[in-house]
Amino acid sequence: MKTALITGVTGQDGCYLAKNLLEKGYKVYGGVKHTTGIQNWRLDEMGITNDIEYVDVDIVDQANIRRMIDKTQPDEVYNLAAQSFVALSFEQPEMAALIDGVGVLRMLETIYQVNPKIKFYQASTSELFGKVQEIPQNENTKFYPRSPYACAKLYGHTITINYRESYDMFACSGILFNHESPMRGSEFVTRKITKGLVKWMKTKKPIMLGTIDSQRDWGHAEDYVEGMRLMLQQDEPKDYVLATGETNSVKEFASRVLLQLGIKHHWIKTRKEAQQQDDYGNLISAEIVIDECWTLDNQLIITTNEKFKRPAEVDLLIGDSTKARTELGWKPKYDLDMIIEDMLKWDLKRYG
Ligand code: NAP
Ligand code: F7E
Repeated sequence: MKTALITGVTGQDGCYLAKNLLEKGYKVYGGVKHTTGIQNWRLDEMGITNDIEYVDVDIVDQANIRRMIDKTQPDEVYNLAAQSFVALSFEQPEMAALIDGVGVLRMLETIYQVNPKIKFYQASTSELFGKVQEIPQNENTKFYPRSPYACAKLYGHTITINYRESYDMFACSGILFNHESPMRGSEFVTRKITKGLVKWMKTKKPIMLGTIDSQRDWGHAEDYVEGMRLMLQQDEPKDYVLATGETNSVKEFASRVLLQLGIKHHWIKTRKEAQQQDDYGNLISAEIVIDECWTLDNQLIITTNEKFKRPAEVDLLIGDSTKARTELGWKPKYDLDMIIEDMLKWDLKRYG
């Protein structure tokens, strides 16, 4: 029986990966920030809360990591722990650097000291491509991070490669494009939309979004955790892109959700004068564009607001996962409509 340790087991990917590994017969240790009476809605909803052995882990605390690796003696470590919300990283940039950057170094260094034979997976991200230098993006595309989150993840990505090359460790990075699921946190746009629109059907309270023209390559978390596992079963440690190869805008995502809910709608753009601060703090009048989505009988469903826009945006992501498909035999099972169907099924059960 193989033993795996998953940091961030209470997150979206953590719960899908735990389920995947348990089904493959692994003993799974789940790293959580504190374990007193673990209560996690995701693990509960997936029905696996009692199948995991929990250990305290905060990946910014080296002594804690050391104790946890000593205690669990894993064959494989999946480092999923992160401050993963890009918008929050602009508000808490040092936390992003500590958890998403230095935290990775601390994990690697501890593994190197305790047992360099432990296989290590690092959760890298398509956010590394940021202001994209090539379309589609693959493992050789130049990085151009656009947020404190992405800058910290770039350190995590390159230090993983550095430990692999310096100490011959089996350390891989999966450069994963956005992946969603019914277990996605409701601060992320896809779940904000599915949950928000299901609630709208009852309350008619419009949901407020930011930049709806952003385009993302959205897959399903269930498919992507299988890719993570496969990376650690290869003869050689390598980095792989996981992506569907299709991109859609936030607006298109919302329209498809509305379509599945049977809500006929149309989008309009309105222009409005608003007071904004210039670079010197002076109030100036500026024109802002508001996107709105209405039902055919004039009920407002979605509107946009500057407060959900980011200081720097990633406009377009679309991945080329040929390497993973060829070398790992990995292929996503879900397309976007199936992802939406799955998310709506759960949100209708929860809030419908
Ligand atoms: P998530 O739902 O936000 O889960 C993150 C997990 O990390 C949570 O369990 C969180 O615990 C934990 N965590 C946060 N700070 C920690 C710390 N200092 N020490 C230990 N644990 C900590 O994220 P996800 O969507 O599952 O993503 C998993 C990983 O993949 C992350 O590293 C993310 O950056 C990366 N990634 C995600 C995507 C995506 O589209 N989902 C794409 C590419 C890469 P609390 O909830 O208790 O804070
Ligand atoms: O935003 C736009 C937003 O927060 C997607 C993380 O898992 O994937 C995720 O990062 C897009 C952005 O995900 C709202 O500006 C519009 O352009 O769902 P998101 P993300 O930033 O792409 C990558 C791969 C990761 O690694 C991250 O950990 O949607 N958007 N309106 C909005 N986004 C949010 N959250 N909320 C809005 O109201």
